[in-house]
Amino acid sequence: MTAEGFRYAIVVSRWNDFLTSKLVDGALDAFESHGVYEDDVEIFKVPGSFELPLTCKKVAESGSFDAVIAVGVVIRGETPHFDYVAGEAASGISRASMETGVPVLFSVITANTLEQAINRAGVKAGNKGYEAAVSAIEIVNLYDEIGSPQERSQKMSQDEAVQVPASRKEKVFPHVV
Ligand code: INI
Repeated sequence: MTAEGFRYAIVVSRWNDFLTSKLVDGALDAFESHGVYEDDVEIFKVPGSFELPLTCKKVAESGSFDAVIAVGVVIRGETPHFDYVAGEAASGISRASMETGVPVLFSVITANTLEQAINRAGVKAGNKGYEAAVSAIEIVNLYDEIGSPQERSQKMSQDEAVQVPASRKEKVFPHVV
């Protein structure tokens, strides 16, 4: 798995900045240890997690990035505000990904307490930003391997020159009877 040659965006909420900055640090740490160049990562800041979906969509639509990571922290308070913000962030981020075809990774901590949120914004394995960046690298590699239908047909015509041995052509899948 390589992270080189791909570009990543991080869209981060300023709300609960003392924790979202830890998630960004975790993501950058993961990128660095997988060989991503600093120039290949761009960070965009938004006021709160509610603003993540549309911003992620716009960033994805720019065509400049192979994956986008949405970073936020929503902590349950005494009001139903949490449910609206967390719910809209989750469904909106998913929609941004589906509508643009660009993977948008979910690094939004939704926690009942501050303590829970702090634990999930910890160092490396316990840092949801780190985990999201590793997932972003994995998914861009997977989509690169799958390719677009156009890329696949180009590859198939190149492969036509390669002769498949008769024994391989006749081989049936063992589970098909
Ligand atoms: N935004 C967050 O990212 N986390 C929160 O915990 C939060 N709370 O609790 O209110 C929050 N609210 C702001 C919201 O995301 C919007 O920025 C605001 O409503 C303006 O649209």
